[in-house]
Amino acid sequence: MNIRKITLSLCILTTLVTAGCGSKALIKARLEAPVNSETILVNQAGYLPDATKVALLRADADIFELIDVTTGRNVYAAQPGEPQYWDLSGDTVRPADFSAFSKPGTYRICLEGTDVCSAPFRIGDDVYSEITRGAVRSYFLNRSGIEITEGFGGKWARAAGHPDTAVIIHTSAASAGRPAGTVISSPGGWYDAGDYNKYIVNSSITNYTLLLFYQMFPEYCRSLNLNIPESNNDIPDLVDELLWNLRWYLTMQDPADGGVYHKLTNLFFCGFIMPDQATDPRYVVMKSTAATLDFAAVTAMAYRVFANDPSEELRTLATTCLEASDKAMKWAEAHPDIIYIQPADVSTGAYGDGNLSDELFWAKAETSLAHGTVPGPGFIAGVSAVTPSWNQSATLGLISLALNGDESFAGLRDEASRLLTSYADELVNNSLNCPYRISLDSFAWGSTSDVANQAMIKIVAMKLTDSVRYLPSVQADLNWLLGTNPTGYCFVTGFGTLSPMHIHHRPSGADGVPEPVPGFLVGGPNTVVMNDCQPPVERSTFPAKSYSDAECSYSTNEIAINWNAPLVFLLGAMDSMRQ
Ligand code: 9MR
Ligand code: 9MR
Repeated sequence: MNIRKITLSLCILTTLVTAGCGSKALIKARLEAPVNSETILVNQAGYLPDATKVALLRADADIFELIDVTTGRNVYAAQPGEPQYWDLSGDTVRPADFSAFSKPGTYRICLEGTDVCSAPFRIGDDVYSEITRGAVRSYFLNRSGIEITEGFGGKWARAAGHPDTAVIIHTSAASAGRPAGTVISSPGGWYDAGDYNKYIVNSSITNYTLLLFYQMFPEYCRSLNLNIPESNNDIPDLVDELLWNLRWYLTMQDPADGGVYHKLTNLFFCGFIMPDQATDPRYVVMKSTAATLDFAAVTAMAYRVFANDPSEELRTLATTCLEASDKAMKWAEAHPDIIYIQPADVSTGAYGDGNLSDELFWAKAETSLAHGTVPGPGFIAGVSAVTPSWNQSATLGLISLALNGDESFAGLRDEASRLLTSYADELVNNSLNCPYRISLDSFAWGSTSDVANQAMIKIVAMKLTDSVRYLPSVQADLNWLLGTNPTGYCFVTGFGTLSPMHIHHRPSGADGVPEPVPGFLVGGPNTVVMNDCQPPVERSTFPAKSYSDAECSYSTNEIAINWNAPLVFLLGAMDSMRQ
């Protein structure tokens, strides 16, 4: 051991005993130290007292210290783990594990004996409360067809846009009862993302995830106060918010035949203008099998979730949903392979998917559960659990089967449960090979949502196995999203010390308010599209680090309803643990 190490060890000893190693000068320097999120990465929202608490160091330090921000004094010191290089991020990090320290307060991590210090962060049992609420409220702030008044929106108040009470049947969507040019009403819903269009496929996984959140955490959801116009009715605010989208969603079904339009959209993306300025004509475009199967699945799930609700309004809605689901299923059976093809005059999001086997499985699983009719043998054969996404929906069916309590489904329940838990185990194993301890090994458009969806699978596995062994991995996923990632950003707008300021979101770009609309998860790093900004902005060539907080970077800095949903689920699950 060299002299320096001996001094350091003595220092740790003193730190532990007197909680105060270091000179007055160092304490002063640390009290004033700028945030160094290049060298030390932390979860910027903070850590629950009993959680596994890990920060990451991108420095060669023998000791890291936890300092109390109000006194500048050390409260804890330890050695970081071994450095590990990650070829997906191109950097080397060492874990700084301070799980043993659990006293609530506000702290920073500093490299021993220096004023190289992390962003301040809290340890407390309420660290995820405001951010959960913010993540849910972002849906309210992205509502179509309603004014956001100052009482509910604060500085993000805005006029109503897109009433969608006069939507044109596009040529591709024409039917005998509704020839091209017919005008229908399809109001409400959430804007999909940074654009103002409303897409059934993407709304489907979003609705499902939020319904699942309510189904798994009912008490917690009832305790959420969102300050939305419906807050004073007798329905939980989370459900009220969901109903804003679900009621629109139901209008996307052609009542004549049960087929569901793929999307409600402008012909092309408008510029960065406010909703009320964006008055180009709106169309419903082409019925598709993917949209119709997804719709059948979600409405069947909504039926199960609301069928026995204390609210009569919700029970009535449940019946409407089941009828809509049955009609959709009939249409899909008669039209099993109508793949969405973008019409020549339409250039907005396609959400096109050439493989419908997962949508079919999901729809069959949900409709069987809703009707209590057990599918024949071999139903699950060939189905595997994967990370859910708008075009990968089989796992959603597995989750519903695994969590259901109907004894006649016991066989399917066990099978689905096995698939999900072994997938969750595989994810946890993957994370052990990743220096950042996430389970992701490739970075797609919306990579943050893949991290959040994997966390959701692990949380479902916790419920299925009644075991907390997945929790450190869930925590690592959350840490990644909230700052412990190669970019140093907390990927949720309005939260954390360093968060996106220039999101690809039309209202945020056009409202004249410097801060973006809060509570949104940005898509995050990937190298799928590198030329979204012209002239180009700086982007790492490493996929896990390739992110730019630039408005033009729609491939890394857009927001989307399907990305926020697993974030809400993950944050809410963590926040519910304090109760
Ligand atoms: O704003 C659009 C965003 O919502 C989409 O995700 C993205 C990819 O389809 O496209 C964005 O629109 C851009 C268009 O594709 C190309 N011209 C510039 C548009 C706005 O930046
Ligand atoms: O999230 C979608 C991503 O998986 C696709 O690769 C990408 C290009 O097709 O489109 C993304 O979805 C966008 C949609 O098409 C339009 N609204 C914004 C969505 C998020 O960028």
